[in-house]
Amino acid sequence: MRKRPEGIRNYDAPAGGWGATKALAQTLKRQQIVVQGVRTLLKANQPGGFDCPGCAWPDPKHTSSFEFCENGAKAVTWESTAKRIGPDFFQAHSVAALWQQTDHWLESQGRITHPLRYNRDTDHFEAVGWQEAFDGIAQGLNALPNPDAAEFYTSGRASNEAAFLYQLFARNFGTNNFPDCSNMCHEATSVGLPRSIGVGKATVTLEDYDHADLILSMGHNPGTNHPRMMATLRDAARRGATIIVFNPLRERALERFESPQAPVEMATLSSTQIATTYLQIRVGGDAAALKGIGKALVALDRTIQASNQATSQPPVLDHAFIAGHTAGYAEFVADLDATPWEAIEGVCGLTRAQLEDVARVYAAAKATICCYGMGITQHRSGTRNVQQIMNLLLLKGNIGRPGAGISPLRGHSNVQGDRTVGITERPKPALLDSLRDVFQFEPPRHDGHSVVESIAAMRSGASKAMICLGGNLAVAASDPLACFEAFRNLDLAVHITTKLNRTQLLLAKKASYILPCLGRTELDMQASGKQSVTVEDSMSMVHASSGFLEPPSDQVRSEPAIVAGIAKATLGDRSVADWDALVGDYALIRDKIEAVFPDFAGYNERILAPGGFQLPNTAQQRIWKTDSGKANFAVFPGLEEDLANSDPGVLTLTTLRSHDQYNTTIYGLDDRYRGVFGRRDVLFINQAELDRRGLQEGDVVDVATAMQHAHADRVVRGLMLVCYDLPDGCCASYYPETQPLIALEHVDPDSLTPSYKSVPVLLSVAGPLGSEEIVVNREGVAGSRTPVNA
Ligand SMILES: Nc1nc2c(c(=O)[nH]1)N[C@H]1C(S)=C(S)[C@@H](COP(=O)(O)OP(=O)(O)OC[C@H]3O[C@@H](n4cnc5c(=O)[nH]c(N)nc54)[C@H](O)[C@@H]3O)O[C@H]1N2
Ligand SMILES: Nc1nc2c(c(=O)[nH]1)N[C@H]1C(S)=C(S)[C@@H](COP(=O)(O)OP(=O)(O)OC[C@H]3O[C@@H](n4cnc5c(=O)[nH]c(N)nc54)[C@H](O)[C@@H]3O)O[C@H]1N2
Ligand SMILES: [Mo]
Repeated sequence: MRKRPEGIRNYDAPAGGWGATKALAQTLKRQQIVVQGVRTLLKANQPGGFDCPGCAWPDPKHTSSFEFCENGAKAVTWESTAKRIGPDFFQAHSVAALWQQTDHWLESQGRITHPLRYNRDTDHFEAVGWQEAFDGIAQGLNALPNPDAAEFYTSGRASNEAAFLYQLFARNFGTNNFPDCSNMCHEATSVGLPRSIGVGKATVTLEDYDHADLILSMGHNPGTNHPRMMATLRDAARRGATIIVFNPLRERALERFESPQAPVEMATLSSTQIATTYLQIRVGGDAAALKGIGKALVALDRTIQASNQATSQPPVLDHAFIAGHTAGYAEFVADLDATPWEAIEGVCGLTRAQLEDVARVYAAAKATICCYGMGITQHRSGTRNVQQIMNLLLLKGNIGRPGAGISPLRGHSNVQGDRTVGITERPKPALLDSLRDVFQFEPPRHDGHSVVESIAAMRSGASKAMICLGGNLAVAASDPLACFEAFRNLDLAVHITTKLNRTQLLLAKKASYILPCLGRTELDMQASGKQSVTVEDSMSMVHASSGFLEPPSDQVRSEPAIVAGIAKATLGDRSVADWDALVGDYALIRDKIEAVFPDFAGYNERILAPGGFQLPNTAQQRIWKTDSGKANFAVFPGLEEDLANSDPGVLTLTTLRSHDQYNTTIYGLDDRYRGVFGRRDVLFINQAELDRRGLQEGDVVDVATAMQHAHADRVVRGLMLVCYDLPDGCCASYYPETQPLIALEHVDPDSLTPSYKSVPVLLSVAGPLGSEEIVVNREGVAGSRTPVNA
């Protein structure tokens, strides 16, 4: 066998299995929490325990058996690490020195123990008292020319209680500027699905997965990102449901999975085949493939209708549903008829025969679920891609009945809940009216900024303050150089956080604060005693989460307490809420949430039930809150999702998560299922594309964006080529290493979601480093020179 470069190996085993068990043991050791860690893990997703911060996949109701999940364990142990960084750490390391470390190193240092303020004279962060910090932040906010000069970012780990207080504070202050991690994630779902079916969330419950006989899995990698979903997919496969995967990369867990919770599989080293059919679609080819499947389905229906006297076969489409519940069918079918097969094949890279096969299986299926992730949403056509999936489901009435529906896999563990309780930059009048009535004030009515808009406003100087409730925005957003410039242009930067990251090192001109908060796993004591928070999963189940671990220091405060502290200091007499009382007893916050959002009726009682309660979903009841009052078919104009490119030298780059990372948090340097060990500086490409370029696996290249509006030096240097099974014309690499390739304006115009999954690039043999502020080395992103703290 060919010798592979350092750190690159073949991975032939199934996903899961003993490899996952071993990785878990290593994770615990790395975080120095061998004993406490096990106890912690046993409480994840248990009644009376905390919600796992790893992902938003729901939990089986009423269970008490511990659901093993390697990556959930990484998320939990990363938070409950024994490592600490206090004032002495920051005294030892200047910001200039910290900048030069890798992202991996920065977060690995441990939990921050004290509130910190930056001192420009020394270039160090220094301990500051909480009240002094709150007063300083209040002063900065109140010095702004207008409330819209402040941005309030949320990363989706914040609880419903923290997020609700946060949006109340910002609106009381006077702005709807809520850039949110979902702007980079499922915004295409939140915009597309309401247009189609009136609701921007999943229409299935976990039980529906037990009744589906067909599951279409598009553009997601659950073995890494939603590992608890693997148990569901495994059960479905074992009871004979068909699973069809659309993914450019062969992702191991979607092929074969060995459940670490199944003693027989573990003992016999056997495993379960997951995908019945694995279709390696070209990056950006999903809309074309969905059109092809729809086209084949309609053709099949016509054939059966035409021969109906002879055969008595039931029609393929649900004509009664289409007639009674939908709008736009005729235009939709006319567009399919007008789309030639050769064009469809050319764009998606799958053959007509393959797509007709999918249509036949779909035609025969009684109940179909389509689940999808970032491979669908993070394109210039993300919103319309989501609507294409809905079209296919509507054709057979696969919504609002058992075993059928759409199942977006949400990202952060409470990103959906944060939205539900009011984190939205484009608030509906109903929300604002309700806030007005409950809190007796007039909230701002004009739209605020999403992520991309907030960065632009910070760059232009229109926005001068940024508060981040978690996250690592400048690294998570596209175009780090634009983001760095934006953050350094601020007067005030505030980070409510558990750990250190690069965004916190981008210093504002007047004042920068780092405020350490409790994580989900930790005991949260307030005036009325021990508190629980609540979160909402991918299927709209709301449930309680109670931490129990000792906080990292007695200086660390809860997110609601920090938000309330800033609010009280900033708003003074203008306050519409009694912040101290709300923080003293989170049940009072939930009472207010219930008052603003009637769907939460009985909130405090209903979260006591194991598994919590499901928020109502009109689409699930076949009630369509759309413009037409029906479920809408949406025509996708043309076939190209992104920018058509005819230059054969140009590859389409998609950016992915490794198995050892959580977004910008790098737990470790392995991507086990893809055979990458100890490094992140890689670019996956197939052998034919290597041959075409006269390149070999192991060669080191520079990757440059090939797009008209991009400026010349949009380049990432020094990535090592790794041969991988993916279609021609595509390549893949890790996020956030490839962020410099993605222009801020490279977004879906409907939802402003960055097109992280489709970047036209050119490769060239690696040249010398330039004057980049960040570089990619083996451990991922590192700072290459001192930030300019002008
Ligand atoms: N351990 C862990 N868990 C996580 C996260 C994490 O980073 N680590 N992140 C959380 C968050 S915020 C989110 S949003 C989710 C993300 O979960 P995923 O959506 O699974 O995230 P990605 O790694 O971006 O994977 C996208 C998948 O889409 C495929 N893909 C890429 N381009 C295309 C395309 O054009 N078409 C199709 N059909 N497929 C494509 C890739 O090959 C990959 O398998 O996971 C959440 N859970
Ligand atoms: N190229 C490319 N870019 C992408 C993506 C992609 O697929 N490709 N995916 C996008 C997606 S889907 C998302 S969701 C975004 C993620 O964007 P963000 O949500 O901004 O990023 P994270 O990396 O999840 O944030 C990690 C930081 O959160 C803080 N943190 C962790 N736990 C807590 C907590 O409990 N409380 C608080 N207050 N802080 C905490 C820590 O400081 C940690 O450094 O990135 C997006 N960017
Ligand atoms: Mo996400």
